[in-house]
Amino acid sequence: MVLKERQEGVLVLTLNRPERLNALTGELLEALFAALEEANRDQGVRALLLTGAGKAFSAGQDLMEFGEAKPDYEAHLRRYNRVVEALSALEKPLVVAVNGAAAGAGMSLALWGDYRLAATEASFTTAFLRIGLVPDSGMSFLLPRLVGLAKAQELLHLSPRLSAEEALALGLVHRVVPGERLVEEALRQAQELAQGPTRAHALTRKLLLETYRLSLTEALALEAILQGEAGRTLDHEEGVRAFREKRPPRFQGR
Ligand code: LHQ
Repeated sequence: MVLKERQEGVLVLTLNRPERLNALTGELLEALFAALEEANRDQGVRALLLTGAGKAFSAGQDLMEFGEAKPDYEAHLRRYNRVVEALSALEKPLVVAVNGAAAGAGMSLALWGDYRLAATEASFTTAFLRIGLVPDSGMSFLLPRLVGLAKAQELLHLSPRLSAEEALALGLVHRVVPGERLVEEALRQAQELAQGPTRAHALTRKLLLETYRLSLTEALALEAILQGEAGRTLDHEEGVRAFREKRPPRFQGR
């Protein structure tokens, strides 16, 4: 369901139900959660890359999963929420390579990347309202923060299907590359991040997510605490030493 492959310090996770556009099932979500937890614990993993197998990134919730049954979505969302909490708490930078369609919760997963690339043929649609649902898997939290309230209203209520270029113009992705070069480029970026000051990346992720719900005074206090922590890392020492010696730093993730 989720392929795991180590490429030096990068863990590549591939959503792998290509016959169903990598639509999300309880089983796939469990596998993704386990992979994220394991990656977070593994000191050797210093960056992650998330992509999809086949022609889609992910079509969101598998709408065939429950057959004719009427599931309790509130309960089912616990599985999603665990994954989203794990993505937001990830202590390593996450690159997402959107290889094709990203819809509903599939689009939400893509947005949790710190650096997001899309293939030229990728597309994005929030999809929730089209089937009479509300945004979930963190979409209502992240989307207005990424694109502003007005665009979020449009993308949710009208649910247009955006091309990769449109997604780029909105800031939903950072870069668009031809499909045949997508994984190679994403991996290059992830490998660069994997050689970075991992702790500072983790703390920066935390700051960028936390400060939205804080006052300026609280945000300044949190910056000071996390700067204190970053300032005690060996990577900070190395960064300053390398600067003084006019050479590239050799960060170790500690
Ligand atoms: C699918 C799916 C799909 C199953 C295409 N499931 N088969 C969380 C938890 C609780 C409640 C529920 O919701 C959620 C969060 C959510 O994610 S809600 C949103 C669920 N996702 C959608 O509504 C997206 C539906 N799909 C689409 O809009 C399009 O298929 C996309 C944009 C993903 C791709 O379009 P195309 O590339 O044109 O492919 P297609 O539409 O022709 O689909 C190909 C096949 O995949 C087709 O089956 P078939 O047997 O006719 O070949 C689709 O039925 C199937 N498929 N999405 N989510």
